[in-house]
Amino acid sequence: MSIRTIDTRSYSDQKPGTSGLRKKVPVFRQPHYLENFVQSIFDSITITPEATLVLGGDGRYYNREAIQVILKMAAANGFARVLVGQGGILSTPAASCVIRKYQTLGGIVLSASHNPGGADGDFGIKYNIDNGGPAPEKVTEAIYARSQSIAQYRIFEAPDIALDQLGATSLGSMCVEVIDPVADYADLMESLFDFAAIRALLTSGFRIRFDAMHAVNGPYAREILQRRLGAPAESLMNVVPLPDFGGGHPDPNLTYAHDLVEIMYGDDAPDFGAASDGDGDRNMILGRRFFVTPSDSLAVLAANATLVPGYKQGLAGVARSMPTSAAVDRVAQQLDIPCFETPTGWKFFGNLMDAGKVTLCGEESFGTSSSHVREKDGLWAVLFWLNVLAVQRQPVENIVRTHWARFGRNFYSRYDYEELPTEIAQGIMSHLHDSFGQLAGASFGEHRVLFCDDFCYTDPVDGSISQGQGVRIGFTDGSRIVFRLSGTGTQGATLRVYLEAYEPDASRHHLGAQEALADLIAIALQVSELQARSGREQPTVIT
Ligand code: G16
Repeated sequence: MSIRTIDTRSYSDQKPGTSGLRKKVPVFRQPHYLENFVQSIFDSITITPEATLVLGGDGRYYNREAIQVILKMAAANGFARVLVGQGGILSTPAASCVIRKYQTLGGIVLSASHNPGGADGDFGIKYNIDNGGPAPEKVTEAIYARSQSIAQYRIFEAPDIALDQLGATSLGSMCVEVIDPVADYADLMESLFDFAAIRALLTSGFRIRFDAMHAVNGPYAREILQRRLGAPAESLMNVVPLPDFGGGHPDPNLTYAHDLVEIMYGDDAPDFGAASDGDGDRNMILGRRFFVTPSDSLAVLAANATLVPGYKQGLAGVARSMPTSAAVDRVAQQLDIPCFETPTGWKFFGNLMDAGKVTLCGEESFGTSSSHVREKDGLWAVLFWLNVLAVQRQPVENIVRTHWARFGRNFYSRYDYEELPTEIAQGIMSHLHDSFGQLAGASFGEHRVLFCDDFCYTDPVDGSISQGQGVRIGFTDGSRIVFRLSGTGTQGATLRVYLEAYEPDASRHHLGAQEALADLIAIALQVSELQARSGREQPTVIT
């Protein structure tokens, strides 16, 4: 057994997107492709002699092979120890929890999140720093720069490590500890929420349905919801993680979590429904025949935070990504706490949380979490809702409607146009940029443009600047249209159109979002020339 240095050539397409490097499995399987990226990570960080790395993934196709490669490369690059989840499994929030709890140098998380898996599906890899959160842009840029000049990587030649047995083994001078992927995370949840109150709710006839979508959260849901909180086995669905997610698209939204949606909108629907995604960091919350938008969910959690033991002292502040609705801003205003607006990408919340400026964060893309970890956290959001419900003892719909009556309603919707040819999508964005001059002050029926720009963020902690984060058209009545290109797709380009209108008048809160936003949708299509330029009459997904 020895360390080998292998000659390699760079790949030009290793630029991390919104959340790490995501590509099709066959791309990752090209000779040296994974190894190049892993070596680029290791070359971009300082590996001290006592450094520990956390390693795990969402169990998708290629997870196990990649784990073996990364273990051998970690041994050849000077790590003292790797904590790897049993079977190569760690949900994204659990990886963040383990990095923080054991104060490790960082972690490598293998996932393409909500993207489909399988031999021709998607795979992904990202590096998280010692605070447990995704590497900030300066680190991802360094990794990319290194990947463009890489000529060699180092790997330890050894047989594969047994991943299914808990305990420690060695790989050269490095220790590999196979850890229980669920225990630390479940303990953290138990320290934040009132498990006794939730258990009382779940055993009092209140029925829930949780859909793990054949993804990583299955074992976590079994341990926490079923074993520790007493939910009956039949309240969990699709709990066995599968490398191809059972052929499904593990994205917890109204389109892809359709089995759950049918149950929650059917006769005899349970009281509460929820789903999480491929790597367990996203969540969708449903009441009986009622969908809670992620933006509203964040606002409701912020408004009710002091009902939950882990947050009973109140919130230092809140943050949301720019395209997320401003519902939480209104809560922050009433609570008299700061509210930050960041670009899309969980990595932008890290500095704010480390500096103690915010406690709760959320995104329209079904992500919510708090400073207990540095990732978004699907089961945490489910438990937060259950804790609030255990105290309020009201239907989900009532809680949201009461919230709207108090704060006003931010009608919200997102239209996704997936797999557009890249040049068409970029053409639409360029056309919007070119229209800024004409749009400023223009009127569309009752809507008058107040501003239009491309969102630029200055991090209030380290002063770093992130430009080009999405085209915003703001109207004088507070409504907004945002256009941006997704940074997580692996095929062509995905154009997202985000629509928001504020309605203080409670007599209009019963309207459907599509009805309330019809004017804005028409304006968005008109100003972007989207249909003519893309040939698409309808979006792929509406949420
Ligand atoms: C990732 C990021 C999120 C982001 C989402 C969508 O989530 O962590 O912060 O909101 O992608 O990004 P985009 O609009 O660029 O596709 P995940 O769950 O995919 O890791």
